[in-house]
Amino acid sequence: MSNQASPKASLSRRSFLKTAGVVVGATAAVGCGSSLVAMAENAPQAAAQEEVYRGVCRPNCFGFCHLNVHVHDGKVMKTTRAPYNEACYSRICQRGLSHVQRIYDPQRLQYPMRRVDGTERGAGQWERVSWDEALSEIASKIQEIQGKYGEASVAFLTASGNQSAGVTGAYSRLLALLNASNIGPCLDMGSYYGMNAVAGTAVGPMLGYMMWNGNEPTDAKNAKTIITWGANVTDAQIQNWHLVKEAQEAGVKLVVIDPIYTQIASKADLWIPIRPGSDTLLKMGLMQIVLEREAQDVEFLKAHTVAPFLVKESDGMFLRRSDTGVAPVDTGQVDPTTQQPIMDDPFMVLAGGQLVELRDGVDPDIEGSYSLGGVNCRCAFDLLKESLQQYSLDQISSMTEIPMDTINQLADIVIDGPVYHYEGYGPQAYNNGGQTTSTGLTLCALLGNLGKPGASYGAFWGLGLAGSMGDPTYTAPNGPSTGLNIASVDLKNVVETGDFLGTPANIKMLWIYSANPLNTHTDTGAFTDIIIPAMEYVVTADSMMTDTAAYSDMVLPIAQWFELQEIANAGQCMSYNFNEKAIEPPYECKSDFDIITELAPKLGLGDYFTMTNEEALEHQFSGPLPEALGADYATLKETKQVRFIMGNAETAPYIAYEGGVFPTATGRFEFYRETVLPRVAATVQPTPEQIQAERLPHFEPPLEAWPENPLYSTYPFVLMSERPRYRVHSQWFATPLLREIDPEPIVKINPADAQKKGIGDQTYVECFNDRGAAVAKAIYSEAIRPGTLVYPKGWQLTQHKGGGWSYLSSTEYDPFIVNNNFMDVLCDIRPWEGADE
Ligand SMILES: Nc1nc2c(c(=O)[nH]1)N[C@H]1C(S)=C(S)[C@@H](COP(=O)(O)OP(=O)(O)OC[C@H]3O[C@@H](n4cnc5c(=O)[nH]c(N)nc54)[C@H](O)[C@@H]3O)O[C@H]1N2
Ligand SMILES: Nc1nc2c(c(=O)[nH]1)N[C@H]1C(S)=C(S)[C@@H](COP(=O)(O)OP(=O)(O)OC[C@H]3O[C@@H](n4cnc5c(=O)[nH]c(N)nc54)[C@H](O)[C@@H]3O)O[C@H]1N2
Ligand code: SF4
Ligand SMILES: [Mo]
Repeated sequence: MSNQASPKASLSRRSFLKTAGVVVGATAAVGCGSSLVAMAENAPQAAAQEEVYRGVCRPNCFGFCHLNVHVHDGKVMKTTRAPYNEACYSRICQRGLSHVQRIYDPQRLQYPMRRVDGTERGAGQWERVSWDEALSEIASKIQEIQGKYGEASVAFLTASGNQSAGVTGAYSRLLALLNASNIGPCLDMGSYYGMNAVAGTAVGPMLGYMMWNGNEPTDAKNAKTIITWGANVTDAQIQNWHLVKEAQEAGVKLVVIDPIYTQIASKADLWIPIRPGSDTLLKMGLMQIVLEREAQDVEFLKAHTVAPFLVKESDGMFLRRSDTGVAPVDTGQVDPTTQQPIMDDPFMVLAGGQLVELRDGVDPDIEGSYSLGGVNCRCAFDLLKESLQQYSLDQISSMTEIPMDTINQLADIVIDGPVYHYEGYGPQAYNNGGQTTSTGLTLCALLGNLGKPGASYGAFWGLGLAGSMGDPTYTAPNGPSTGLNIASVDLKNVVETGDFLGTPANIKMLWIYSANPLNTHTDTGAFTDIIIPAMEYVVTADSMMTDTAAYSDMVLPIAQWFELQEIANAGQCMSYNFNEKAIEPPYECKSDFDIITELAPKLGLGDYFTMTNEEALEHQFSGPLPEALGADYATLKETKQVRFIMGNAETAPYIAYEGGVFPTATGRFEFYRETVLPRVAATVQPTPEQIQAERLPHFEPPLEAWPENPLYSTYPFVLMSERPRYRVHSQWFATPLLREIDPEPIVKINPADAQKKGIGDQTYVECFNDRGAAVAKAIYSEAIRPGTLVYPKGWQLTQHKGGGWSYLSSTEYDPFIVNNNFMDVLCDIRPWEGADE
């Protein structure tokens, strides 16, 4: 593996990064054994001086495993698995086992560094500065830039590097006090948007925010079949694989829908290779078959969906009693959330063809129409059926490239529930990715396959509402920031136009933490060529010289996870997880909390940052919300883990939409939507036609990765990524033990495609399109669908012989989802000309 960019990469933007690894020495292992197996073995009886601390491993692999951090003489010697309350969540993986090498990584940043004056950003010329100098410079830049361009010109950008109360709480507090802008992540938002659109935003049933709401994976064993839609559980959700495997061993069938013959596909009873970006079509086809066979669950449709509601052709809204001329009646009750009087204005439905109020005991029709004062109204279910006819089954079979027999076989399986549909994040990584989730849920609603054990559609990931998420007294002591809220995928547009939805926007400073956007966000070129050059100052807080840090003006070396006390509040275990401080940060590293606390007085905000880290956590985990959960600070410190949603993973797994209750405006599943809103406000806005179409299931081809796209004649490969076992995104990128197994960027190609292109197995290739290129080693694999290329994501630019994967993707986005389209990418491939080097 080369740590240097090659000048022969025929790539423009790269050459700067040659020397980015400036603080690094040789990649020798420090304080660790030489093999993963040795590390995994139980150590002999702990030596007398050993101290064991509770650590929480917290990249966003969704796991948040509890680890024992074994410390000798102030140094971490190893990490081992620690128990979770629910034994099924006690686990550790190869990354968790190799923390020692992360902590003592010779490439770890050791002290604050400033870009050498007069050198280009990304040129890799750094000078060491003291913390006082670094923080004084940052404070004066914030003040100078806010003075020149307004408070909102300073922006903070974060992603999923670490979601914990301490780090996010402290930054949120600083951001609010500065009235700075927030650059919000656009990751996995297709499925988030699609779920909210039809099934509602789920807060509860306890105090967790179900950002991705499905039944807990421990419930999969209660299904007849598990169907994964673009989820590679064996690799990307390694901590959940045993749950799927145990279900299989108990007789549950596994169907895998994935263009690629993945690891999990190799374990499946049925693998259905699907054309990339076409899952919505398959779901629409399955719904057609359900209806043809009259297999729909009419009772569920009547009681729990908007099927019986009458939609007015005039304005697309549901018919209410007020439309018949009867004014809404004040019930005398007040809505506890809005504090508004609750008005009684029932929906009007047909029952035996007669127009009636939808009240308890009414048995509504789900088909039919009614004309009220000349306005035609139709049952929402009729509109759904019509929308599903956008393409015929034959067309769907040819567009998805799935034989009709297989579609029928899959229909047999989905009808014979309960089915646990395990959705991954592949299908939603295309521009049309919102509909893939909403049509999946609609298929389940049609079959009544929701809200019960074994019956689910979606992913499972939540945020605890105590701590930084739900304590504005801590995160916004003087009220919310008056700055702008810009989606990261929209930042390029805002910077280019200086406008955000009619408001002048002059983003001139970025402070990036827990994020590596030049690597993990689409369109690296948008950052290197447009966003970063428009900034007067860029600060990155990280523990390593990431691609993003390399393009900054000031790099702050942060403390890693076991070097501070912290409470993690996100993930698939739905728990607050308490992490003890095991060691002092090495070198001059500092926690984000301490950095902000030391910076604050220089900004005149010292009075707001007088708490210690422990006091700040205590503040966030006290009061009615945490106490109601039994998740007050003292309990967390004592017990290390408190679940924030109902149920118990093993004995009573969480069931999404239990009993068919949906947190939507109507309280029902809304496969038809009265109100269609983008996820967040962004520059590209939907047209009235798009809003109309968005109300019901519909298929739109991917923006780019679709062979009908004229661009396909130039760039005939769909470029897809996979989550590597050896990194979480760009984290653990240098860990020697893992690099032993996984030494350099690769791209997997079907041998037939490779031969057509004159590409040999294990030879270097360049994947390229108009936006950029990446050089990697080609690996022949029959598992790869012809016409596609698959690369494991997360290598830093400096680890490629040239370019980088995110140079190839674009910042185009769907106006509703406002998401990164990681897989909606076309490219071509050729032998790399620098290969003979
Ligand atoms: N080891 C490791 N684990 C991780 C992460 C990591 O970086 N490393 N990242 C974490 C994060 S933040 C996330 S969001 C999750 C993601 O979890 P997953 O979504 O399970 O992970 P991916 O590897 O992206 O798998 C997506 C799958 O979708 C397939 N796919 C691509 N296009 C389509 C399509 O059009 N239709 C269908 N049906 N399938 C398609 C791909 O071939 C791939 O197998 O993983 C988490 N876990
Ligand atoms: N090509 C492609 N790219 C993708 C995806 C894909 O499918 N394909 N998936 C995307 C998805 S779903 C996600 S969620 C993103 C994740 O994107 P990111 O969140 O940007 O990725 P990470 O590499 O996990 O973390 C970023 C940085 O956070 C740092 N960090 C960790 N803990 C802390 C801390 O406590 N403080 C500070 N200051 N920094 C910390 C790490 O060192 C790391 O460098 O990647 C996305 N990128
Ligand atoms: S990387 Fe994820 S699965 Fe592995 S130990 Fe850490 S939290 Fe657990
Ligand atoms: Mo993600």
